[in-house]
Amino acid sequence: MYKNSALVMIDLQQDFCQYGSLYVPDADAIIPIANSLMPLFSVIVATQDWHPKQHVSFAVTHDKEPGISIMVDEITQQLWPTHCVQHTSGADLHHQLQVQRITKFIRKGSAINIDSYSAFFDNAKLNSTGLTEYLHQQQINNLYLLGVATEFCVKYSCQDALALGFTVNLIGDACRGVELQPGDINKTLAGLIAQGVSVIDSASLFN
Ligand code: VGL
Ligand code: ZN
Repeated sequence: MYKNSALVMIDLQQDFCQYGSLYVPDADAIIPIANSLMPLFSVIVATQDWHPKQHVSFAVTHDKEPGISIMVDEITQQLWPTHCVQHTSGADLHHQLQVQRITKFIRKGSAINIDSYSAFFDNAKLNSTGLTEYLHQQQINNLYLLGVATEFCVKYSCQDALALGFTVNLIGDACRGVELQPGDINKTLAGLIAQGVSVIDSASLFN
């Protein structure tokens, strides 16, 4: 068991996987890796994007097409296809994920007017999800993150975790991105490494 360490699985939900409404290429390949890593940790967090219908991040809410970005309350909001609507099957954690091992579920993006990429705070950093308090209670200093999407929820979660003082290990082979522009994933990873994230391979956790 990794001591004072938590596995944090970002948004391993049906809508980001095959046949989902916001498919992140090859996201399903993360699931067997996540299942193999969970037994190494006693503290295991799973986040869920959990949007109301007509969420600010949905293109249809603004009568626009997905892929563009708009300004909302002085924050850039990327517009997406409708995804991870509360209580729909698309918002379910992946059906092959061994959810009985998860010790804490964090739902984010539930407020209609603000998005929440990070597992810790909304995009305006006004409201917290409760994850920080949970990790402190569990005496966690080291985080091992995986999930989707590398350039959005994974990136924001890593940055907030660093700012909060956690040691951040990103399990590179267990992340997938949307690559809105070619090269976005690699740029994101390089940026995170420069900020202090260690990008590691899942295999190294078994040593
Ligand atoms: C995400 C786009 C919209 C993510 C969530 O999980 O990275 N991306 N909502
Ligand atoms: Zn979302």
